Amino acid sequence: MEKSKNPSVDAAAEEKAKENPELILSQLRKEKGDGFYFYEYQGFWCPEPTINAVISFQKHFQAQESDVILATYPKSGTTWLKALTFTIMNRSRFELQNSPLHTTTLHQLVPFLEFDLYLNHQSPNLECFSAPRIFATHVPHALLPGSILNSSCRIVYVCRNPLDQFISEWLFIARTQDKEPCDLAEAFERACNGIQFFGPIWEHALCYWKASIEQPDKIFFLKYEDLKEDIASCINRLADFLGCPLSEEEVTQGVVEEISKLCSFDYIKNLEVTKTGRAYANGVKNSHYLRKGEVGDWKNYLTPSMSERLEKIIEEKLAGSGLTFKTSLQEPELI
Ligand code: PAP
Repeated sequence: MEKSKNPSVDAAAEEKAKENPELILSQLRKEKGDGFYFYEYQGFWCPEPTINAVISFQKHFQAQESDVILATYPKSGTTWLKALTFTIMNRSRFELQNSPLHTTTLHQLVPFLEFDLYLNHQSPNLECFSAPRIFATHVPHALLPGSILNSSCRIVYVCRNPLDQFISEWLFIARTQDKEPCDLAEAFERACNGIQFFGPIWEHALCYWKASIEQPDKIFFLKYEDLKEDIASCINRLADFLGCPLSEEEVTQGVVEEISKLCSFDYIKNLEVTKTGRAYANGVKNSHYLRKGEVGDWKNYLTPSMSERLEKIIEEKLAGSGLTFKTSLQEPELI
């Protein structure tokens, strides 16, 4: 799907709407999702509850030079990246065995800008966050506030092969509503048209991909499949990018392996805080964020014709960009 232009919302209307976010909703194209609406805002499909928060975040957030922004496509490894980044950046503050990660929800340690901080406040007080601050967002690169784009704060981006991402999102939405998943064919049709949380996925990933090539010191681009395939290399590269590289001594002492273990799916899934806690402000159970954590689970849900169709769309959309995805770690499947 091409980035669609909504003729009824011109630049002046958008500016005006930023003063009064309610106004914009009535003017945006909307599509029914599973239990809520998606609104097409500046070329991306924002879920209904967050659209005002996205606008407030765009308008009011003031980045600090030392900020780290974890920008991710939904269901692509955000929770994993929160754990890794928090642990890497705070390892001189807390011994790994005493890390707050053992007892505190990751969504509190690294809150979402548009789900937690700006959801109910146009301009939340962020003074309680000491530098260097770590925040997460699903907001597309083109919609990030100018203060993030124009300051020297760093962005880490993670995305995932669209087949696994689709299944993860489809099942997550059902879990959060405590119901059976909606009709797979319907949800799949929406995904093929880019109508997902902050979709289209190809636009979201491509914008960050291009920006990461243009500004490699500002944006570090990762894929979920890279993390699964070689977590040690990812931890080392992430630490380098964040400006806190692992020393030779740390490497010899096995710190990379310890970080990897502390942030692993099995470890986080079995923490008491994951089993009983809820995400910071949106109230979703922490356990909903850890389902299976595999590459290739889509094969258990999608028919061959479905997977071929989505793969073809992705291939066409990403053609010539250099961005590809592995849909399996066993076979050299690339889209
Ligand atoms: P979000 O975008 O809503 O914040 P996010 O954490 O990006 O969610 O995605 C959840 C997915 O990451 C789940 O994938 P699945 O549905 O295919 O299982 C979840 O299992 C996976 N995940 C979360 N934490 C980890 C981890 N530590 N290691 C590996 N995968 C993880």
